[in-house]
Amino acid sequence: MKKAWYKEGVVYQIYPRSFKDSNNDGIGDLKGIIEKLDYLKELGIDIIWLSPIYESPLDDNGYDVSDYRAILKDFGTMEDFKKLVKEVHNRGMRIILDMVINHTSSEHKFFKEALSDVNSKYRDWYFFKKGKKNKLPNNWTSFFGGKAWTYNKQTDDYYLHLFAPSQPDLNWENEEVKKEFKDVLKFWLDEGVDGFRLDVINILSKREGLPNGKKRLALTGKEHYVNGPKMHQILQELNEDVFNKYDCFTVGETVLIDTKEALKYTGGDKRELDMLFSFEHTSVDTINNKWFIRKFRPYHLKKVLDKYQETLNNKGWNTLFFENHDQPRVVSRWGDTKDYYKESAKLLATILFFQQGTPFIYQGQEIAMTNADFKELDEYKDVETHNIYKLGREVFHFTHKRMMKKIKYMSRDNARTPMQWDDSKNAGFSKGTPWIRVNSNYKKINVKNNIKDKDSVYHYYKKIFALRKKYPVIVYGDYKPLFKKSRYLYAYERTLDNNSLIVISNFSKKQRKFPKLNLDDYKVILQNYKTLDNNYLKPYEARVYLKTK
Ligand code: ISL
Ligand code: CA
Repeated sequence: MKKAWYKEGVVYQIYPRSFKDSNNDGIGDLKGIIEKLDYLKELGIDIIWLSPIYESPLDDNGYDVSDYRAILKDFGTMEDFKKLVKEVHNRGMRIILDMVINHTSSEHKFFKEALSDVNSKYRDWYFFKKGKKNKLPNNWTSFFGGKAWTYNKQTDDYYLHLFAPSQPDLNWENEEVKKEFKDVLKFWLDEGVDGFRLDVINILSKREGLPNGKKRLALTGKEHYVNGPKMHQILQELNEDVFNKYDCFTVGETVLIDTKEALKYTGGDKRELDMLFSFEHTSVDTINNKWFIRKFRPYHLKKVLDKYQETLNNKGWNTLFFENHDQPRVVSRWGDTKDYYKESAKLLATILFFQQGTPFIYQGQEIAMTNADFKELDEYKDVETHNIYKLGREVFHFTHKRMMKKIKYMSRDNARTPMQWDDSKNAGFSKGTPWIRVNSNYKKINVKNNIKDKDSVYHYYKKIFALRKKYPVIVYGDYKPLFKKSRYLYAYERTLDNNSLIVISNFSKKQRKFPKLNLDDYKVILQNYKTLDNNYLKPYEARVYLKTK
């Protein structure tokens, strides 16, 4: 398999608003990130991914960009950014930016011009359409719930937004749109960034004429834009004209895809995406839509992850992730925060980060931060959370209690509470008032305590990252699931040359018999309990065995 630095590295996602506030205005910033670079280096991070830092009215916390070449004032200046890139590179790390090119903010000057002037060339940069007899142009619905069209009085027509009304979709059929965004990408590559995470990249190409979609509970219309007609072509073009000219990589955020598509994007003859995020495994505790939650079964997770490993194995390339700024905290979601907090957090790291692919962790995951402990709806800040609450109450007539339960489990704000650095005021995130409330468990769960405690989740993550550097079998080895049918055992083997690595774990609360496996020439290189029993696996026990020869 072709080797590459971005396959060997570990990526750490920073949500700048919530990472570290250097000037105590309650908002994390670039200088705050610079302060913490040594911490990231020490943890074993190779690549930093920043959620959007561009100018934005912040309706969707920066995923609504109003100037793609300017830094949001809350976060600092272009000088701060240049310094950040330099400091990252000085430490032998790399940095990638989040690029949102499916839509701009409605405050972007292109869109404002399109809204106010029927003759503006920018009208064709977006999707404006007349309604039919007081009806919307089509029946598509938005990712955040509700209709995907908003009326504009000045031009007496509607514009398309697959996310919030403040995020109008761009028309990628328009050659000038392509040119503009190729220039934006080059602008940042010339500033020294090492690649991009491409936001909702597989919905750029919409079917001509924007036909009605099949009616669904959620995302009516998706068959007309998910992996749309020109999608592969657009990506190939971006590579030829931009990415291939730099030593950089891309990770695509691809929604609603399957393994077949994932292979096309990452394993085709022509370069499209170097790797991608699929959300099939983060949907195993839901039905159809993230707000219809069902009981989590480890077996379902294993099945999906195995499928990706087996399909992409040595052909495409996987990302390995459980958390990001849109997902709940994994230890709250699939671990056991009550009785096996540390053990389950470590098990979750073990089963994932020894698979084939590039590991991505989200800030705070390395200290097993938990979901937000908000009680009131106003404590949540996320536009999606508030939309869904409204929709649930008004359209589905769900009770307040029922909606709050869903939000508590699934809200994106679970991941967006401030990073917990220490036990001082506001967890050491800021001396001012944080833009979103700090989790009240920060006196216990914080970086300082984790570093002090040799048995902490932090040290466990650090060990995993060090092992990945030491043994190429972890990065490039073949993947083979073991005990595939088992409902509680999560086990697999990786092989490369004469090396074999076996992960074996008990993803359940009960003690289990150790399975039949010949481990004669193997030694244990990682374990999440102090003592090992030859006959049993304890609750959430995970071990990694290695044979080299
Ligand atoms: O929240 C989700 C996953 O559980 C998704 O529906 C999410 O909205 C989708 O994956 C797209 O996410 C990306 O684009 C959005 C932005 O709000 C998200 O933060 C971003 O990750 C629009 O730009
Ligand atoms: Ca600040």
